[in-house]
Amino acid sequence: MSIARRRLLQLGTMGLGTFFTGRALGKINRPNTEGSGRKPIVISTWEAGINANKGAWKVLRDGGRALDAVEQGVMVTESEQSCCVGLGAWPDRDGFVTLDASIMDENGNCGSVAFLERIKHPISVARRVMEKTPHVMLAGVGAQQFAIEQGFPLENGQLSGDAKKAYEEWLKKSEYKPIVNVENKGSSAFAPLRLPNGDFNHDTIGMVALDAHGNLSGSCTTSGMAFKVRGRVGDSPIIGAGLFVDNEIGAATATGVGEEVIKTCGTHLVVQLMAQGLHPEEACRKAVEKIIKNFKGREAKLKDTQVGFIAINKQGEHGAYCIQKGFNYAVCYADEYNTLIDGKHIM
Ligand code: SD4
Repeated sequence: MSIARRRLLQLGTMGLGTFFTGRALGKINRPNTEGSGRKPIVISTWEAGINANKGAWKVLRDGGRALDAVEQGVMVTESEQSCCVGLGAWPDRDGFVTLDASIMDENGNCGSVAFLERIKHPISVARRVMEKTPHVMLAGVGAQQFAIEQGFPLENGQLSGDAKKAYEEWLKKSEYKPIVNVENKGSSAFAPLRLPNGDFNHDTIGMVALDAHGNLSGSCTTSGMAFKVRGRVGDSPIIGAGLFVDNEIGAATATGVGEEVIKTCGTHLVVQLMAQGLHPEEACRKAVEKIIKNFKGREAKLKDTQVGFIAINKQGEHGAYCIQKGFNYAVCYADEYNTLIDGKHIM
């Protein structure tokens, strides 16, 4: 079947699903969710999601488990030069790259690492925490010690060339100021849109997937906010904040200013909203609205804040919403279909 025809058919089914969702909400709102209702399907945050989805799709295409897909998918990003993921990313204010990651499977198991240094694949360490320990979360030197015991090599701890440049630039003023959509900024001195080799300057990655067996899993991995206070941990390794999966309902992950996501238990909220029957896009929108409400009394800060959620439900319907324009997510449900969709935004 041609892609065009397939898309036409999907739009047909999508329209109906959306119609009913819209009626339930008392309004007709047609989410832009191409590929909705597909299985298997994987979605992930920002442009980096395109490459990450390719890694995940190799697993999903062959009937593999969503858990393996979301681990292998984000490992692609952890291996790339990036502003915001993996050891090549930007450091904290003391010049050290510290990594946060979490993973969650279809049985409600989860694992995470926070403030992890000099380990290339924090997502795989998070998975080992989930599978090899009675715990959910390991942090700092303990997480690093565990990783080494598990056979992960200890890397040299040097900043990548891009990170060094960005850090030296930052040191001139030493101001901590999260930059909205830093992942996509075309002109910021801190965040070139493309690296010298022409690749996109990738970013924090969150991924959720539904496999051919109908099981959901998710992953999230990041270096956190650049130039953060040493020791700062964001939402990404916190289950219910940066990532949440409920195999009966859906899965969600977050990107942006983690402090705001933590305050609202953002992804748990998104999944609970889906449990009430909301389409993933509507659920993400309501969670973003909740975050915006939390700015009461500090409204001026809102314009400098980005948070985006992506979500998928048990039926493979997906959606996203963010505070500010500029967030996008990658959707993959076929060898020939892996594309970026702009996240709808409130402001
Ligand atoms: C954090 N949420 O550490 C992460 C950063 C992020 O796109 O997602 N940036 O707060």
